Amino acid sequence: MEKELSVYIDGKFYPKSGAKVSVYDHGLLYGDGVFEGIRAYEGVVFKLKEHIDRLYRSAHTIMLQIPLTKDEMTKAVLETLRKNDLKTAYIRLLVTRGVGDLGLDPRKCPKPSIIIITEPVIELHSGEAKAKGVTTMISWVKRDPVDATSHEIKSLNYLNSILAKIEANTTDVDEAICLDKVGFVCEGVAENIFIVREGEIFTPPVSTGALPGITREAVMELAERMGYAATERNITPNELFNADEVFFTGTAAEVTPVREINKRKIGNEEAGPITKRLMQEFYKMVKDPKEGTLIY
Ligand code: PXG
Repeated sequence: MEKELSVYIDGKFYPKSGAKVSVYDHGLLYGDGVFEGIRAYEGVVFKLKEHIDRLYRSAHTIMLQIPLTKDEMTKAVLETLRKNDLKTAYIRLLVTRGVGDLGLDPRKCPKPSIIIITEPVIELHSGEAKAKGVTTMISWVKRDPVDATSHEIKSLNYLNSILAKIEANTTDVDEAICLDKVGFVCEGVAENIFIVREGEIFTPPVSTGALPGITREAVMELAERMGYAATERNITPNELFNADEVFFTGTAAEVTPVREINKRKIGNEEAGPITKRLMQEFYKMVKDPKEGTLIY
């Protein structure tokens, strides 16, 4: 029989089937907490430092005092991977507000909880979707703005994205795209978005309410290294429909081409040439020990 995976909760390991939190945890009651989705490739945790930094920034904004230093948190993530004998893995790191009462006041939660789940990787999109691109639709659900619960803070409150995902599901497309309140393109439900136009690469700014994605940052750096200009600027739905290439980036999505948006075909309905090159370079980058932290 295969050994059951272990989950880290507040400094201890529990078997997956017995890894539980209190029903009074405000992470459950109110989505009050922060998280990161991280990935390890062949023994390298890609951009672990950047993920830990973003976790602490999200926590700082919501005034959640994480009871570990960044170094201790990094060690806990690596220890969990080693405990589970994983080299290629998906890592979910959560810090919840912890146990409180039935009121939403966070002052009633004296002790935040840290949870680290590690699993073998499951692909978000199939191999075929990766090669040919995914189908998408612009949803009626607008991304929450930066003066509300936008994804600039990576909080446990994901209903905004889940509503958009439901629209994609009900219209039988692979993924949804959210606009900001003004009507500019923002991002996918768990992916940042890019367009390619006449050899130039553009992505919406974080001011649209998009998450400052770590894959987004890495891909912009790769694009620059490969000699393409990659710029943040507002993108209209019309520009999106008429782009030469469109692709998503994200920890789960990696670099995923988009082949259709609200039934409009994008490019030649397969990964465009710049998207393809970025995908190839990205797969090299994620395994580079210089771009992450070694598990062993
Ligand atoms: N936008 C949003 C709203 C996200 O949640 C991204 C962009 C891409 O960011 P990164 O830093 O990953 O390049 C995300 C990422 C999941 C899952 O299980 C979600 C994310 C990452 C990993 C897994 O749905 N969100």
